[in-house]
Amino acid sequence: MIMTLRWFGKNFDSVTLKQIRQIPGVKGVITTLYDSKVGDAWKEEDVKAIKKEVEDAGLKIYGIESVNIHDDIKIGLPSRDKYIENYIKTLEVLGKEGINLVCYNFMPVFDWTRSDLAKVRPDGSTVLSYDQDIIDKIDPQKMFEQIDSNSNGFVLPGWEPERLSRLKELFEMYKGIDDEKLFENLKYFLTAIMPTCEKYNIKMAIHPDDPAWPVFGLPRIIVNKENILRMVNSVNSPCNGITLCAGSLGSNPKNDIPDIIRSLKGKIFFAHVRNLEHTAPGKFQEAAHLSSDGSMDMFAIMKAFYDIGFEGPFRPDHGRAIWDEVSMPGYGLYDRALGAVYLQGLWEAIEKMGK
Ligand code: CS2
Ligand code: MN
Repeated sequence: MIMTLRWFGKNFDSVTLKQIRQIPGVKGVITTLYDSKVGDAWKEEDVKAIKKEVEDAGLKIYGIESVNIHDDIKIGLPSRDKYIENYIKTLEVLGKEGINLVCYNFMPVFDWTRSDLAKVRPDGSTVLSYDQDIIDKIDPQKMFEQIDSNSNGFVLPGWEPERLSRLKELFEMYKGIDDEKLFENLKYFLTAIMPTCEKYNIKMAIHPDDPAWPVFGLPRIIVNKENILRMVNSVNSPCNGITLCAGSLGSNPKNDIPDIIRSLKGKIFFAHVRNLEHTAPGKFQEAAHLSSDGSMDMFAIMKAFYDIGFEGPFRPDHGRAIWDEVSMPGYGLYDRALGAVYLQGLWEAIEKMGK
């Protein structure tokens, strides 16, 4: 199995490549150019530089999370073609550098949403949590202030300030965009980029929406098995697939994660594995990766990946803040390292029992 860790680059991450290199079994990182602006084409020299930095540390870049998608593409504005052209240029740069995996999402306006970034768990650790009652009372325009208030001063991935300064305008622009239109716009985007992806064998792995239901009246489509199957079948290409994020899909207890994994054999290019606890309908708290700490059966999840012959990279996903570590919420070193080792332990047992 290929175990990786997400790394936000030396200017944004409290975790160093040297530390990542010392987590048993971790072979590489998933990263991005965090100072690139959404919609811009990436420069070859920037990709070469980050690649060198990672390789000099004894690691490898296994994929990009994310090359973000400009809202004009999601809304389907005429200007989308210009942004798609830039996206293709970025893919070409990545392809030439031998980077063959891109994780992206198609969530309007906001990326992941939480009501608290430092919810205290019974063991005194803190985690990201979601409470629909709190979200229902928040003015979406103020969402950034709410979520940023306990971000430890870090820029949060997917909550880049330049995009959030246009919130009012963005909400206006999404008026009239329902699930069907969003699907159509996703299909248009994928159809346009697939020839380039096929040329360079770049796997496009869409990340599920988090939480897996509509938030603030904005449509969300990558939320369940039915929609994901529709998405992968709507553009027929070996490069069109998904990131199976157990935690994002698992936010909805109705999603049977092992069953979803089995139904997507050959279409999962990247795996995010984490646990969470469902505390009440529409409410959850993230947890340690261990099955016993949350509501999900991590053995059953890893077994499903094993049974479909999954060969892409895994990464632990959000971790708890433990042992007084100060980091970007969800992305400290300690709990993710524990998660990475635990998941490899499950895998080793499954693999040996299978022989
Ligand atoms: C989230 C997302 O799953 C996650 O870790 O933090 O920000 C995710 O990286 C994006 O939705 C992928 O595009
Ligand atoms: Mn994820």
